[in-house]
Amino acid sequence: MSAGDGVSDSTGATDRTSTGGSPTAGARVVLSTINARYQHASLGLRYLLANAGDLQPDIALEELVSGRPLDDIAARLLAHRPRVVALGVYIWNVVETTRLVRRLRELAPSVTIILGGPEVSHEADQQEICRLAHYVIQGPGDISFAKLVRAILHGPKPLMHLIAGEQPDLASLELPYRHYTDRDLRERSIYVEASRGCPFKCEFCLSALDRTAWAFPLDSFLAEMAALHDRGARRFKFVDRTFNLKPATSLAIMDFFLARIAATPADPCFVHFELVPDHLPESLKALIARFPPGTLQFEIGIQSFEPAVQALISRRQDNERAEANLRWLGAYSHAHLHVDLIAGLPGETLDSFGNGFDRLAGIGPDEIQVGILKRLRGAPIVRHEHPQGLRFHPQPPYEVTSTATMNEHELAAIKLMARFHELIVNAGRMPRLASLVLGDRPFARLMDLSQALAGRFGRAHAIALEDLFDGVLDWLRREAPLDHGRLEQQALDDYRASGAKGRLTFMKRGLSGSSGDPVAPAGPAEPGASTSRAAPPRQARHLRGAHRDAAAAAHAIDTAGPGVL
Ligand code: B12
Ligand code: SF4
Repeated sequence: MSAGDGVSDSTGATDRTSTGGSPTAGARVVLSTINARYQHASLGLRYLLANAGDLQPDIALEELVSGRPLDDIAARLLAHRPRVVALGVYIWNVVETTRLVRRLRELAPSVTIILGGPEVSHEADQQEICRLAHYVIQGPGDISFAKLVRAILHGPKPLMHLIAGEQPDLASLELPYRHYTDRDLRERSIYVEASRGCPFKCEFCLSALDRTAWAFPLDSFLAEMAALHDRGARRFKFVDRTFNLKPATSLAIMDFFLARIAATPADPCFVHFELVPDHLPESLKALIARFPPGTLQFEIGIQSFEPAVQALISRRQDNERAEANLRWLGAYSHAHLHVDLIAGLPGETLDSFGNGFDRLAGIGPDEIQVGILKRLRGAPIVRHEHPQGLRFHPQPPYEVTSTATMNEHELAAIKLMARFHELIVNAGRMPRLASLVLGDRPFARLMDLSQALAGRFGRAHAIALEDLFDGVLDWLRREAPLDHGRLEQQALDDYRASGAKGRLTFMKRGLSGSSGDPVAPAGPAEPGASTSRAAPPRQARHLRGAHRDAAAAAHAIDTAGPGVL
């Protein structure tokens, strides 16, 4: 199977996983989930498989990708002629998985269906999918999954429909990393985890329910990382909620990757961590500063800079320290900085959100991701539903549509702004135009531009790159303090550097103010620009001091497809 057909090849060197050709007929248990995209491999399923003991030969791992026809998925799973189908349910797949379970029940009523995963771990009584399934394991499945399957296959038959997942002792868990196939290592982000849980209590987040964070034993974890790296893994994504919680552990892990990068500088790895922003001891900074460009990424949640909002949602955050740390990372490290804000939190107004956005934009991370508050099942944020007038969409991902302090028009406008900000600023395809767009009032200007573009295109998706350039340029002709000729030259430089080969509207007639001569071709990259082969294309575009080199440009265009965003 190719990546594009929606089914991952899980060619397991060590176990009975799908080979990507015809499924392993006769596996008694099919363990499956629908991933958000092919690029995301499921770590959860691999834990279940790794800890299934003597059941392993009976289990086939089938990873699927969202958007595939339901009947194909059902046929693929049932081709194993399984007695049990076990499915991982998350916010991104619950709608499709509900349909899948319904279809499996119709097609194969004798097959036992087990569910697990965060989406069914709470409010099971309110979900059709839970009613359709025979068993639902709530919480960790590492140990409870195999116990339940043994009971189903060999008896006595479990009586309870809802089963509380046993909290595992992390030191005694089998680590799952050998269940990443060589193809996974080549083509997908490899999720890894050095700790589970979070000691903080931010109410919008499911991890607020954890009592604390637990660490995996470091030596065996690093041995697994070494084995993955030796097998060729280069993109490591840590799912730890707060990687910098215990500096000694963070140091050891970073040291490990730094040594690997130093050992093979021509074939470096790219490592992604989630950080809490207000905790960056000097020892950690010293190590972070040593990572070369294109090898390190931090995802950092700011969520809100508004102290009243932070207090309402129980988020402890020292804003000044967080800002100072972000500035330090921007100035003294090469780490790619992806920083999150959430719109629609209780107590947040359009003004306070806009001020926070501007403050963050002023700090200048590589990307600001604006998410809309979601009502995650089980997250404590529900306590604000009535007092703070939070209204959520009933369908996943359960986004907030209005609050007592932000009406539906304001939230819809922010959502649109977030989408165009993604295309224009985060995507990194038009850095010169993007900085002209942001100006000295980034939030207000992006809000205005996004309304103009939505009016022009009638949509915020499937926009050709050339049309987007033209739309942004038209807006800048009115709003930027540059003469049109210089503006068009900036657009041309961006467009050429993006690697695109088409023509913008003004190119067909020559630059404004020119005599109509053909436009001067801009060089594709600045002198000395370089990129890392490990960094994903978008991160490569953001490499500081380099708009990218020609090779990265070509790669990014390949990945982006035929120029439709
Ligand atoms: C990787 C990841 C993603 C990836 C997708 C990965 C994929 N496979 O496709 C990406 C980046 C796309 C993503 C996006 C989002 N994510 Co996300 N993501 C994660 C993350 C960081 C890691 C998941 C993981 O591997 N965990 C480690 C494994 C071991 O844990 P686990 O997956 O929970 O599995 C255990 C149990 O759930 C259970 N289990 C799992 N599967 C099964 C199956 C069976 C049969 C059984 C019995 C048990 C079982 O056993 C496992 C072992 O104990 C988690 C946070 C976290 N650290 O867990 C959030 C998390 C899963 N995401 C979350 C959210 C909210 C989102 C977004 C909505 C965020 C947003 N943008 O606002 C989007 C949605 C995207 C969409 N398209 O709609 C929430 C989940 C809410 C939910 N109900 O599903 C989480 C928990 C974060 C949080 N703390 O709130 N995410
Ligand atoms: S938002 Fe981050 S720090 Fe807060 S509870 Fe969730 S994982 Fe922990």
